[in-house]
Amino acid sequence: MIFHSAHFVTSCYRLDTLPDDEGAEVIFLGRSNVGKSSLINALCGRKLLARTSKTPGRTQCLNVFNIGDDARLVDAPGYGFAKVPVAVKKQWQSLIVKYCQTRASLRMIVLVMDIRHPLQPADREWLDSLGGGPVLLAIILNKSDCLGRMQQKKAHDQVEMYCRNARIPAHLFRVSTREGTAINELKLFITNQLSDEEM
Ligand SMILES: Nc1nc2c(ncn2[C@@H]2O[C@H](COP(=O)(O)OP(=O)(O)O)[C@@H](O)[C@H]2O)c(=O)[nH]1
Ligand SMILES: [Mg+2]
Repeated sequence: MIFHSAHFVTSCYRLDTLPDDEGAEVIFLGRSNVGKSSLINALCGRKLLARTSKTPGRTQCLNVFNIGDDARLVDAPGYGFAKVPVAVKKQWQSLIVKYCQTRASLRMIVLVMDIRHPLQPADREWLDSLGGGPVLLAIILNKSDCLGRMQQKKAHDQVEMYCRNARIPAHLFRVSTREGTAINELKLFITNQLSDEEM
């Protein structure tokens, strides 16, 4: 699988320093601390590829990883973390929105939420501004190991209903990066999407 070849390429604070806009890209979005970096590590089968942190708000740039010959994973700044000054938050947000709207190689937006707290105001904002566009959307409900089956299903149904009402097509995955739950399924899904397009 292409994920095993993953390696770090660059950290970008501006869009014009990103790698050439060719091939296929997947961006990982979500509030701080929901497990974006852990998810990238789990997909790639590596513990320390993307930096994970117990201190939220540490990633303040786009971290780019190459997978395969012509595909990239992009670890985005977390949004909605209270301790980050509003001006900085706005700057991150507009950077990501601009990236999602203009990046020709973008094939998939992976929006990660904590299954215990789905659909926080920041999540809804992102869904409303980025969902329903031309780029495929996958929603990850992470940390499923923290909830029982009934509560997992409740969160899943809640998100499904929100997307249906907002007419946002999305693929939902219940994941635990800690226990490896649904990681293979997600890997397959991403690989298929990337290979359908270009590879
Ligand atoms: N229980 C549990 N904790 C997780 C899971 N995934 C990530 N975490 C923890 O959540 C915290 C934030 O993870 P990180 O990947 O840095 O989140 P990011 O800020 O979204 O990149 C870390 O302490 C991780 O160990 C999971 O599936 N289950
Ligand atoms: Mg991170």
